[in-house]
Amino acid sequence: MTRLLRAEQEKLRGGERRRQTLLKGKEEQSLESELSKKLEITEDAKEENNEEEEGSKAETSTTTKKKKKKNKSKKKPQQTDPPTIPVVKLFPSGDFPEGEIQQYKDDNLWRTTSEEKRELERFHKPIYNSVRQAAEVHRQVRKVAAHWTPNSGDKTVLQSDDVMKLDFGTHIDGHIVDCAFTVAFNPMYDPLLAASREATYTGIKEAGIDVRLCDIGAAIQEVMESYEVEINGKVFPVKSIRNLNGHSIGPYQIHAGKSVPIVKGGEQTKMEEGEFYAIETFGSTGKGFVREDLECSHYMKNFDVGHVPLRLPRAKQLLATINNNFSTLAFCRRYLDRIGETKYLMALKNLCDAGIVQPYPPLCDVKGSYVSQYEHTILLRPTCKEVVSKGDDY
Ligand SMILES: [Co+2]
Repeated sequence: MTRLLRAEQEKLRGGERRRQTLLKGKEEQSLESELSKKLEITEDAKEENNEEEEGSKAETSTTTKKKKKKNKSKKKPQQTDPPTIPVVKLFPSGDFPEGEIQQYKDDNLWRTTSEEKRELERFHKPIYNSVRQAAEVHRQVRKVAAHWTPNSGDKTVLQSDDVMKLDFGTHIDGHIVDCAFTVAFNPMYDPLLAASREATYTGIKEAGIDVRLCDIGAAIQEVMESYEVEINGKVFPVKSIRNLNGHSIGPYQIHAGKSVPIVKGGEQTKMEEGEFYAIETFGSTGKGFVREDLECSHYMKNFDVGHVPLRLPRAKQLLATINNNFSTLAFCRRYLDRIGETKYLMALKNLCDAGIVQPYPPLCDVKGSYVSQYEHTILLRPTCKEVVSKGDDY
């Protein structure tokens, strides 16, 4: 998900379309509830793990000929295609894999070996483990996304020359992973995809404790705008979309207050130890500037809103539903449909007008432009950066 500056949100109405975004909220919640069904870790399961490890060592070793008979019924569960096995079952130990580790650089090299900082990390282990679990869910389902084909009957049909962004979040106990990639079937767009992929990697590389957000933005823009893309015979420079940013993430708060610009000239505020960030970049063949357009589908409760007295019973009831199902995580109209809400548009508008719920309309660059996006969630751990959402796909 992206942050459009509030002031600009107010200013901008109307224009043309382009951007498609997926949602965070209910889908992940149901995934989560499935996942959080407690897994009984039996001695059997642990043993089985050791056995597997030994087995694979034996297979790769040239000196050891020892081979173990594989007992198929005792095999560690393998994910199906599409995924149906809860991630907890794939990791019977309850420890989820670390993301990609990147060391801090320059003035922060000392953190790598600091005993004090390591101790601090041990203290945060349960939170890291939760967000790693969310990241594992993300990795598992995004493979499906890449294989997805529209069903006939869908009103919008993905075309072979479309460029589609898949941006969705997963969370465990409010510890959110926000991660996105782009799909294009026509290789003509490859340089456009490469631009934002490399720009995002650059942002991740530059990120660090005490690093100024404006410096990250400048580095991102430099890489992004070193690309150009030829589309149907016409060459376009790739531009960083200047009014979209990455963002800090807090528990149950997708945008926790700090923005990571993707162009130069941003704020001098620094990143801090312990913060979580979504580093995301958008490359465009258009103006490099988005405006709100089209019918709104995304909504989210304002994080800071306290109790607001509501007179209309319907609005009150809808708010209770939102509180129970989504809390302060984003949701869409379709999620409301799915949980059985009908004729809620007026009540939803009441909640928006009362400042309790914020609408997030689609953000679009000019007509005929193409946009690519890549995004990862990183943890600024005391001793290192962890790119928790990194996979072998992107
Ligand atoms: Co985001």
